[in-house]
Amino acid sequence: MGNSKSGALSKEILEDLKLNTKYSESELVTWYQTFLKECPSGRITKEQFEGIYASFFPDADSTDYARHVFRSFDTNADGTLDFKEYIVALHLTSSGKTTRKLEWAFSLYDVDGNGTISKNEIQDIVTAIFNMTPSEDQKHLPDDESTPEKRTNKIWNYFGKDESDKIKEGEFIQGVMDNVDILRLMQYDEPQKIRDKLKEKK
Ligand SMILES: [Ca+2]
Ligand SMILES: [Ca+2]
Repeated sequence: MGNSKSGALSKEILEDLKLNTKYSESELVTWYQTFLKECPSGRITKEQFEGIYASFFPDADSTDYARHVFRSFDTNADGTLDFKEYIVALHLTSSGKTTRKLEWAFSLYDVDGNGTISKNEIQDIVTAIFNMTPSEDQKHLPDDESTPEKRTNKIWNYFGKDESDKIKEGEFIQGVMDNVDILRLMQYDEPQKIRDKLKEKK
């Protein structure tokens, strides 16, 4: 990040982002300037990120979910999102190709990052999603999806797994692509809203 303090976007990062996202050089440069205005340090902290979610879900508890999403975007695990991680995240949640998006979903669910998903990890994320769902909406859920435990069991059964089994990445992606119901149960649609919120600032 040698150049971040000087206000210029380094050539390597710019070239890398142009290659790996659909964004043009001028879009990236403009976003970088806005990003630096919002985050003069050139980094988004976990607290700031949680704050963005909290402002969007004033009536629910989004902290756990925001923390998981933050972890999945913080690819170098240094506890902050730099501009590159931020742009890749935006790209992934908005216009990324399906497989890339599902790889990201896998990393969201692989809480301990060991390359497989356990039933407990599914329940962690499903619970975090539940905490963000207004109780009024929860009342209308089908009976076999109405608690985090039930929803986790349903997902687990779709994958045909025993209690202590693990799901590997290829299996996860295939399962979600083959069964739209799994996708519906596992994802929360809000990255779209958060993205719009983040974009408002530009
Ligand atoms: Ca980072
Ligand atoms: Ca894991």
